[in-house]
Amino acid sequence: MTGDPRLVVISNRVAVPKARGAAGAQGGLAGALHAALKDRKGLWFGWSGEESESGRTGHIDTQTSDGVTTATLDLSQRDIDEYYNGYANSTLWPLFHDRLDLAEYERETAKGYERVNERFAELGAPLIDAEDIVWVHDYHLIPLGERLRSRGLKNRMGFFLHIPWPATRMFVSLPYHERLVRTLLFYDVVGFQTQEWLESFLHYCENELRAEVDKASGTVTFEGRTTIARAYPIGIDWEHFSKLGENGEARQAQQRLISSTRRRIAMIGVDRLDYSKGIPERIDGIGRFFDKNPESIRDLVFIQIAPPSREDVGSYQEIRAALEQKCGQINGARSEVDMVPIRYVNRGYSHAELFGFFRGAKIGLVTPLRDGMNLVAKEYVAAQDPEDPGVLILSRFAGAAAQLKDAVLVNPHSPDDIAHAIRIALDMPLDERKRRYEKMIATVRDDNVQNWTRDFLRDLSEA
Ligand code: ADQ
Repeated sequence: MTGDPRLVVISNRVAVPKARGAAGAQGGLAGALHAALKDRKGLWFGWSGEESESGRTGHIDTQTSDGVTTATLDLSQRDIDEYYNGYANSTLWPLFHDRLDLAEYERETAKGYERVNERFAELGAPLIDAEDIVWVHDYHLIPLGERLRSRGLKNRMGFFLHIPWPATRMFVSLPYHERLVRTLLFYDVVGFQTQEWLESFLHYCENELRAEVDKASGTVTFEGRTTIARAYPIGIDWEHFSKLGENGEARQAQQRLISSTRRRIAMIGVDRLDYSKGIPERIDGIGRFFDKNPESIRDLVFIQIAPPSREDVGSYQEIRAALEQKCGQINGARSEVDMVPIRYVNRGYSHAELFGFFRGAKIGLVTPLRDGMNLVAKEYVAAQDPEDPGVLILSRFAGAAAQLKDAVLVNPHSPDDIAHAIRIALDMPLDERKRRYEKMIATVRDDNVQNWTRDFLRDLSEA
């Protein structure tokens, strides 16, 4: 890709080279962006994940590896509390996932969010050359484009939102909602995961902001600036992920899973421990399945892998406690001396190991209550044996459901619906499993992360 302008990615967290093995546990973003930057000898700027006062003095840590330069700043404890744990993860995250009941509206954290975005602009602006293309990621940094522009940057700048955009009637509960959206319109391109989130955004622009919206061309014009707003569904790094199956670590993991489940059918769930992922609701669905099908208790085992995340936020401590209690209840009531129906594992695994677990599990349960996309659903499909594929049970409220229509789609709030879907999956004949798999694998393979990057950067270059 020589000749293309340099790409500068700015996101809350940066997967610095030494920590790349941990990229998966940080979420889908890390792996996706590294692939985009590799080709363009790009720069990736963001928070180191460390707490110190050095960010205040303007200290930036830089490293170059594999053609990618990472530049990171530390944040103070107050910044972490107000910007990261506060406004980003206790206000925007719950609100954008339709959890108004969990959203906290605090003036101090809102100010901290603006302050840290300003610091990102102050320290980031000198790293950006006039010809660079700038791509900002996710809800932590919505105002950053406007902050960079106020420093005189005229670069092409795009923003991608990895999480849903809420319906207008929810979004207006955010104090100063208009201010936040105005800042988004300082980017040249704003990308969403699905048509549904895009439409919610355009609805807000048209009806609350009174901006000029052209749905056909996907543009919003406001106060003399025009922004392209489109859907770019993110995918997995297909080339890399599908090859993991040849890896000894993946095979071993698959064997471990199969031999430990001893002829029982394994169902798997893999998520960050987050209330948006619908894990307790999933356990309720499995409990309902066992209530209705007590004879299946010896045929089926459910494995939930869920490493803790955002442990400093109260609602995340609560979800962990709720989940442990639910698993304990079902296991207490239904275990035998030689078997336990639910295995709950509180840690992360490498992508190769996950590949093996996915392949060994005949049912993948991906049932978020709300999710921008959900890459686990795509990884589960990518790991299946084409000659004997497993069945994906997928929430209709995940962005991925718009693409993976051949999954068994469920309402994750309904235990009956989940129980029914498990029954369908267990009874599904091989030819139907193959038919569904073939349609889904074509999407997973073709709408991969490289194409996602290409499409977004093409629109940004032309904007
Ligand atoms: P996340 O909410 O983190 O991402 P997801 O898309 O499922 O959700 O990505 C998770 C990634 O982390 C996957 O690659 C998965 O393999 C990995 N992972 C999950 N649990 C793991 C475990 N136990 N061990 C190791 N790795 C694990 C946000 C949005 C999503 C959107 C992505 C990308 O919330 O909706 O799909 O960004 O845009």
